[in-house]
Amino acid sequence: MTAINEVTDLRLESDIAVLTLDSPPVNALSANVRSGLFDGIQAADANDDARAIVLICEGRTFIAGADITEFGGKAAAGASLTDVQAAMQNAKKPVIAAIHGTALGGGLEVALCAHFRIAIPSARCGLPEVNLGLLPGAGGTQRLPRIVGVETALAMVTSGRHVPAAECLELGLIDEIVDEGELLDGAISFAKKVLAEDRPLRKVDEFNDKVEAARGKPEIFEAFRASIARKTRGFLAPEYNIRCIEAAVNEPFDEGLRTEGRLFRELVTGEQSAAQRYSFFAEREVWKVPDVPRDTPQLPIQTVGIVGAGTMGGGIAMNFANIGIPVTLIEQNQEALDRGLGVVRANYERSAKRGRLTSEDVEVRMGLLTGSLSIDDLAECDLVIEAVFENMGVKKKIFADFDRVMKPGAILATNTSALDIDEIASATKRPESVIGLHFFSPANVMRLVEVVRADHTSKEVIATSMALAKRIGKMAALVGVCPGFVGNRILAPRQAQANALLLEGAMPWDIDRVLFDFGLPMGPFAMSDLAGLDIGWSKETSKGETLRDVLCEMDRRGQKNGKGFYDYGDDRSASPSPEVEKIIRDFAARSGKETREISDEEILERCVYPMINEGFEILAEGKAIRASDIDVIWVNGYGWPVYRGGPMFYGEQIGLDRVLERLRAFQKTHGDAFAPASLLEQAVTEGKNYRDLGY
Ligand code: T1G
Repeated sequence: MTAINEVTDLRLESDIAVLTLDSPPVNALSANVRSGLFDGIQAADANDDARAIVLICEGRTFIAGADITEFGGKAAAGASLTDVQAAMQNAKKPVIAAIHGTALGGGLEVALCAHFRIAIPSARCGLPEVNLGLLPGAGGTQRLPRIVGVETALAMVTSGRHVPAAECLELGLIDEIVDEGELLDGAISFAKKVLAEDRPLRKVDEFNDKVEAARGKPEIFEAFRASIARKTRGFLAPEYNIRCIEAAVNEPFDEGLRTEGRLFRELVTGEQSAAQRYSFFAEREVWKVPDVPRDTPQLPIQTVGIVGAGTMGGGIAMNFANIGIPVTLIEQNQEALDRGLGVVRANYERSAKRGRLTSEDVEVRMGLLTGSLSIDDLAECDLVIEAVFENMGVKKKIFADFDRVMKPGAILATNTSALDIDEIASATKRPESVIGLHFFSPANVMRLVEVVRADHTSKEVIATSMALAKRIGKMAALVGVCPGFVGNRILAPRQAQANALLLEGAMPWDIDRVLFDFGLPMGPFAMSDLAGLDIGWSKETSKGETLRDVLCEMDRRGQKNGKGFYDYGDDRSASPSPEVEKIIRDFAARSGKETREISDEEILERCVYPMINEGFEILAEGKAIRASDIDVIWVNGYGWPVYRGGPMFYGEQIGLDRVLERLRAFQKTHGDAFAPASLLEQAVTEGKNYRDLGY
């Protein structure tokens, strides 16, 4: 065995050279890996005892792409990827890539330059660069369509999907599937077969049939662009990926490569990819809790109990049933219980109708759900979650019952989105077992869970809750107890400013348009209309003191009755309402407010900058571990566009000094709602970013 470098070694298995990469955690194409690959392929090709070359990786996966940490930094050292790929393609002997885990991005692009690819059944291949605001910049957009065809290539590079091995075999992306655990032996016997059959060493670059078949058919691209327009709104990368595939169809291979390289450089130096790469690492950092080490013992969670089978309780239960954990749902009466379980079954049946589940899956999941009217039936559960309406007295009663009924060591969780969890915990003699698990509605769909650490919550309970959130496929962030925790606490100043702007001359549709164009899925007023303006409103107690009172008194309840802040057509399309404009102007006048023309820029700054400012307050109070956690919460729970990283990242991207300057300007005119956080002032004064400040 020859060590090519510290991450690559080369050995002969009879007359087959085996080049092994071992660069944890995911064999990313760092400078070391590229150099090891380049030197290794050359050494194997020059070795007369070797008649073929197998490229294989140690650890959890085949090459999972370029080393993302190298982007945006200093010039890349070591052999270039192009050199590596040329060495593989031009080798005099067959090169076989042996794939396990995930061959992604540059990893698949390397494999596409081998003459053959084999894999084990659990392997997956993909070009997910689009999720980093990028495109496959090492020939992937030119070689992939030559193998899988244009339509499939378009779908793969714009979705970033990890395609299972069996489908890759059908698509021609891999040549053979070998048994699990038999990858190396399978690769060696495949190599021997190739030699025995004297198969030609063809370069994918020369496979032109499938791209030529799409030449002169621009409708393919028009139709595809239209099909993804809605879900890729605001993103640059999907369009750039499409242009590369168009180049593969319309340009000779080498020219297509140049087009790909040019478009890649535009993206990798751009703001969107910087934000999406930041998000990639933020979503990995968020699981790390400094004072709760990875080896903190975790409590076994095999059974779950949920009090409240309403919308939240039912949705939460589905998350556990989806991974095979039995759930007991508690309600006050049979009717409510039947209704709750009925809603869950309807949700599952809807998924089955859409082909996401089989009817058998539905029955298996429903079989894991048990209803009961007695909290005593939860005694043996490992975790119980209270998901009833927001009333402190009711919640404390339930936690007192938990304390009486639950076995020692059970986790006692609340799904409250607003109430003080320390006060809830004070209803028990085991506050160390109490934690907040704040799901977002619909809980079976929304990816985010705020895991809320109370004063006495134990490290075991925190470690167990974070790991459990990962098991049910959620993105979790650990936050502290404060009004609105992190997500809603940052939402509040935005809402307050949106409402204030209404009385100063901006219309609901102006504010919504600015935030929608910024990339949020919906503006605050369209959102209110969707939820219903009369939630928690009653005719009897309404005094016309707020704008919402006035709208509801005029029977404008929102989408549900076709009029709210907007007027709604039969197709539910929203249009600005002259009646609402008059209501707002009259209300502003009655409130003694001067109205004026307000620019889109002012609307955006007054809605977003107080959010960033509140983020600083949260960090200073220790209610979030790091700034990027706040961003993970807003990207996964509030629709903040990932190509803007999150409120805190956005603040740094536009300049914290600018944010501070504008807050101070607004404070002069609009008061202390804009009072800058001292931590923000410190960051600007000291010219520090979040990391420098330790967040
Ligand atoms: N570069 C650097 N570090 C990476 C990495 C990468 N490509 N992929 C993962 N890591 C780190 C990650 O930060 C974490 O570190 C650890 O590995 C485990 O990751 C030229 C331009 C492979 C499916 O987009 O999707 O190729 O937190 O927690 O859940 O065209 O990681 O432990 O310190 O995610 O098992 C394209 C990105 C790059 C794939 C494994 N490739 N990675 O998931 O583990 S761009 C990707 C993933 C490119 C070329 C272009 C996943 C995974 P730490 P993890 P996992």
